[in-house]
Amino acid sequence: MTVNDQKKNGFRDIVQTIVELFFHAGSEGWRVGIFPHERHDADAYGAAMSMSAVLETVGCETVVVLDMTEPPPISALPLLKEPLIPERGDVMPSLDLALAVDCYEASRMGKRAPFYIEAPRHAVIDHHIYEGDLPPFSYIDVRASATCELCYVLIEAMEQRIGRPLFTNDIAILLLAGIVTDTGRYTYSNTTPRVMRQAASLIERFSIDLPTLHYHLFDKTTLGFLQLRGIVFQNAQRSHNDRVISTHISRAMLDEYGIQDDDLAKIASELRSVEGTEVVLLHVETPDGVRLNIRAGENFNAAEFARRYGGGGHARAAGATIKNITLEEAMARTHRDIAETLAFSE
Ligand SMILES: [Mn+2]
Repeated sequence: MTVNDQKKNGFRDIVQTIVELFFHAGSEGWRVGIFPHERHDADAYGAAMSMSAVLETVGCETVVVLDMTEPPPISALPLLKEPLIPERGDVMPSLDLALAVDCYEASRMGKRAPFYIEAPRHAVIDHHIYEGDLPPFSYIDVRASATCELCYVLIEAMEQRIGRPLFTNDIAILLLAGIVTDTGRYTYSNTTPRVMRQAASLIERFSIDLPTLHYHLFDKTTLGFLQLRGIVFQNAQRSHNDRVISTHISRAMLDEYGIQDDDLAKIASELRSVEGTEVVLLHVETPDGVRLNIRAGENFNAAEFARRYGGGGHARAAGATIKNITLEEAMARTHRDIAETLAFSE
């Protein structure tokens, strides 16, 4: 079945296929490794933890394989399974199935990629724009707001098939965290009636403290972060007839304000609100190179632009890491490349 066939039947067949796979895995007691993308966000984490819980309920053993311990705000979310972190020396067991969540390929998994690749079977739950071949058990709906939205669909289908509840209070918090993050608190264009119905049903079934969840996910901050944000806004430059805003964060700036570089992408989103702006380029100096966060309006494809540098993402929000380059060189390069892309799109 091609992905186009899947779209035609509203993904019903692939959902059933994956549900069957999961029950089969459970009945055989398979060990399933769950791999969210690098530098996991609330959607990737929520999807990984909730699928781990559900798969264990149906008989699987699971390992949630991460590349780092939880950064805030994710540390405020339920930890249903102590993660396995190969980079700190945890020993990776052999797997029967590797499940990618909120990403579809090993290249988004950093140093964990070999563990994903060497598993004998693969499945994918994702909502990112993809290209190339996919494993046969791939549930990828690019119109879904969040991978957690797709996990909801799967868990609901599994509940129907098994005839008993599988959602729990913790799973509800995890899925809501992913959904509310990836819809930008229900403001992005990916916010659909379906995802709002899912959220409504979770709030109806379970007791969720939404103000506290949202405070931890979005509003909690530090004075240092606000001060850094002020400087980044100060440094923002408009170009290309004010269609582009470019800005940067150096290591020195992060050190000065004592900021981890986990939560910087939202600064790029904020700059997107500047009237008339089509593209925001935020350049962050990291130990691996310069990370580029791209935010775009309706007329610019951020994911396509990110692919120039080996990255990817969504049409409105994407990213890439440009290796072996200084901050200044990276900014000069994206400045040139964006001119070319904008000229081409006119
Ligand atoms: Mn996501």
